[in-house]
Amino acid sequence: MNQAASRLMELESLYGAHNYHPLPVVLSRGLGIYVWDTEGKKYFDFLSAYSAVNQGHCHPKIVDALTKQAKELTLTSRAFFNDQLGPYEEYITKYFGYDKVLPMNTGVEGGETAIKLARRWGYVKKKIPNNEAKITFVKGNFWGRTLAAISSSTDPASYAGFGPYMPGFDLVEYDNLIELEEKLKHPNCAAFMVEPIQGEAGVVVPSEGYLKKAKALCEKYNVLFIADEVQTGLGRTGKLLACDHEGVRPDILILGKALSGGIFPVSAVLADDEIMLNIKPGEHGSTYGGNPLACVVAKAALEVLKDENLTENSQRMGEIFRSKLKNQKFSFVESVRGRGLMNAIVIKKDYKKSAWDICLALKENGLLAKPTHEHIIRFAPPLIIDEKQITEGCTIILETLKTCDQ
Ligand code: IF1
Repeated sequence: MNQAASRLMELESLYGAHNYHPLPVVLSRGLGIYVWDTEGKKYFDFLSAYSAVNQGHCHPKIVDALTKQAKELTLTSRAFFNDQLGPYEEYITKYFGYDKVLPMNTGVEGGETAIKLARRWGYVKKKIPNNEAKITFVKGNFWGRTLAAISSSTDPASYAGFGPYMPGFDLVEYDNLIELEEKLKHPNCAAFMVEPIQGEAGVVVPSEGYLKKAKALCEKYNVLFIADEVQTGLGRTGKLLACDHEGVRPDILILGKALSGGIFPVSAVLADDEIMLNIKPGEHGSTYGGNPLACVVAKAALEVLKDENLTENSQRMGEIFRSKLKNQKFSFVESVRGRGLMNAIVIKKDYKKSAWDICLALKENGLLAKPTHEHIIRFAPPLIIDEKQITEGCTIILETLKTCDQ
């Protein structure tokens, strides 16, 4: 690494909060599935900014929408109407098949919004006594960094030292319907919130039928099913939504990340009138939510997904990725798992090299990926990746694993 790059890293350390520990690579450009560091070295991006860049870096159609709108009108607040919000709301609700959308910015705001909607529905429609509503989450969940989000977390790195926590949250084991049913039975349970595939937990795919049965239990006990598809949505897992793998239609759907194709934070919560219309003017919102710039960017990002068949491509490229990696047997690789282009390899816990060490070696060989926990490496390239490129990426991964096997 040259001095200029070291200096940039040093500046972050000197003047930025120390809340991250990035891989030592300083990026300055991105296009499609590639990023370049300040020295001009090119890398395959197998993280896609945690699945925000599903459409690829600086997608020309999305950047076009951004720059055109940036010259017209960027922000009005919701104190006034703007000419982009209505058309976007019509587009996204028809795209996903819901009555209404509530636009927000970050994924975690989407989660907060979903929970507020569920609580409000619980009081108005389910007649839960005031302030008694319960929400059930699963262990290992991750939905962001706000106080509510960390209140449902089982990861001490997220929650420890930040209490007191939000009341009214329950936890059950992921992929366990018996525990879930016990919680859903409670008359004050308003909602069950779940990632259809757990991301931060390490790309944990539930048993077949879990989501469908969980949804059926929610219906049985009049509990809302909230799907956090912030990471799994928008083609990432080989279906438009990960819930589509089991034909489940969530009562409340949370989208974020790739909804803007990685341009800036855009999130959305979708639900039908029965749920959405319990929140009245002045009861929820944000300064930037629904801004015209976000509306055109999100619309373009959704169009790109469809126009370029990214969901089908994700499905196909994912098959290739897993078959190539599963074919090779490494003594220290416990498993390769995932769906579509949301995949992970799990390193045996007692192995001398950690996921971090392997990610450093991958970086040297021109591929960027990120460890989650000590022993899991996530692989999530942009969904625009083609067969030749995924094959090249797999070759880098396999060659790197070979050198780690010594
Ligand atoms: C960080 C991981 C990914 C999410 C799901 C909501 C949100 C996220 C399923 C909140 C955010 C992030 C945020 C980022 C790291 C990250 C992450 F490493 F923790 F596991 F993606 F895989 N629901 N995920 O995954 O969205 O408010 O951030 O827009 O916090 O460091 P946000």
